[in-house]
Amino acid sequence: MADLFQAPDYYNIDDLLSDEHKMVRDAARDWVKREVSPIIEDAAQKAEFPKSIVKGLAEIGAFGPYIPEEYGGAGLDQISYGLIMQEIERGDSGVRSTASVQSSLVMYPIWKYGSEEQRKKYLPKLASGEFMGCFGLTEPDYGSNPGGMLTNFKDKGDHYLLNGAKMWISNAPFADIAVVWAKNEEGRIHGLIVERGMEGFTTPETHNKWSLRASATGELIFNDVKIPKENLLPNKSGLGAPLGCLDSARFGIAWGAIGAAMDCYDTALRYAKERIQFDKPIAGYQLQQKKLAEMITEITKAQLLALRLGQLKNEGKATTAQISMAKRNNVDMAIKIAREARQILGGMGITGEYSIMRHMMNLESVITYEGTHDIHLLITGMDITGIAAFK
Ligand code: TGC
Ligand code: FAD
Repeated sequence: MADLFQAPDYYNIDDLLSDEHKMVRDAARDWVKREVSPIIEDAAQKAEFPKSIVKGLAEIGAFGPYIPEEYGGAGLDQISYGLIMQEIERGDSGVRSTASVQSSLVMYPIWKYGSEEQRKKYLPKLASGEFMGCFGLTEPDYGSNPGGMLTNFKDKGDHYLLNGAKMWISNAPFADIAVVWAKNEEGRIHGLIVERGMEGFTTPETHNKWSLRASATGELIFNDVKIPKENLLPNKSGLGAPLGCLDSARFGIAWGAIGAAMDCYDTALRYAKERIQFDKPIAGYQLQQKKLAEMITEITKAQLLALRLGQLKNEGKATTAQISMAKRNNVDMAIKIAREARQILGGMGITGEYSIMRHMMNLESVITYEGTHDIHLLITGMDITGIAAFK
């Protein structure tokens, strides 16, 4: 089906964007229409990551939008980063996942916590898509509570020896490098760059997902992997190091979810105006108008939340709790809109002719990863009461 997407902007939010923001956003929007929409349904049905789009993702600046140009990044601000994620997720959350992981979970820690040699060695290749990366934090027994991780490394003099396993890792099956979080002999968490081909390192793919089917997910298994000492990220350790990366990725998701919601709303609105039942368009019935009116209200609120968060992030003032609130609210908004939009399409809503069911299924992962819906509520709860209710 042709991609007829028209972005909703009920509160003229475009007026608050700079010319550069609009240029970056429109380039991503055009690229998604041209390169993602025609192939994404097939990729999702086949459960294959469409590797052919990697080059295009790099060209629209989706790999490291805010990483300085001297390292190959696009050198853009945080609102531009958000807008790129919004447009990509308008196409598919799995494609946005690939870009989020590459930018915020692989390039960001190398940029922020890496040595100058590591930055020069890896960042330009990650920005161009020559190298693809993944981020290993979650383990089979430690998901919401990553501080309990068991993956560990020992100092063997001229190298480290890494053992353990990570699961649910986006991009793992094809990644060239993995930023892996593991404990040293004192139990302190550090980041290590593990390269494909290192002996004892394998990345089996996770099959049979009903969600994020166009994104490859896998495990990272480390069996006495020898890691050169220069592959340890030297400039930050402790759980705060991976959590700092999550701040950046969650910010991108808060924007990305708006894209998925906009696509569902736009599709449902067009369908409702065209679909005739009982001799008039279903858009003319109050029950359908309630759904559509509530959708555009929620999208508009989410757009304003994301934009203000982007301004705060540009000023270096966005807190972890503010980012959590936006991730939680905007993903919840998107999943509810996807469910309502699917109903507006009746039986057609369950087919791959339209994008809605794919978005709906994808968002089941998005509401779980990068901190579950519940965990983000607890982060807000802790922020306003001063009392942590995680334990
Ligand atoms: P807690 O005691 O609160 O904190 C431990 C240390 O970290 C510091 N800290 C932060 N530092 C920087 N940035 C942040 N956002 C930080 N949040 C906390 C904190 O100050 C403390 O420092 P120190 O010096 O005192 O040690 O930690 P906790 O163990 O109680 O856990 C808190 C909790 C539950 C909020 C945290 O563990 C959490 O966020 N859990 C959720 C896990 C999660 O989000 N995993 C995501 C895995 S990656 C992923 O899903 C990628 S999907 C990618 C895709 O495809 O798009
Ligand atoms: P659990 O932590 O076991 O949670 C199960 C349920 O218990 C949830 O509803 C949760 O909210 C609830 N719960 C947990 N703790 C509490 C509490 N204290 N109070 C109340 N309720 C609680 N991880 C990576 O490291 N890298 C990746 O690239 C990555 N990609 C992913 C891709 C996909 C498709 C998916 C599905 C996951 C991915 N993840 C990744 C893992 C993801 O971050 C975790 O799934 C997530 O953090 C939740 O962990 P869990 O699945 O172990 O659930």
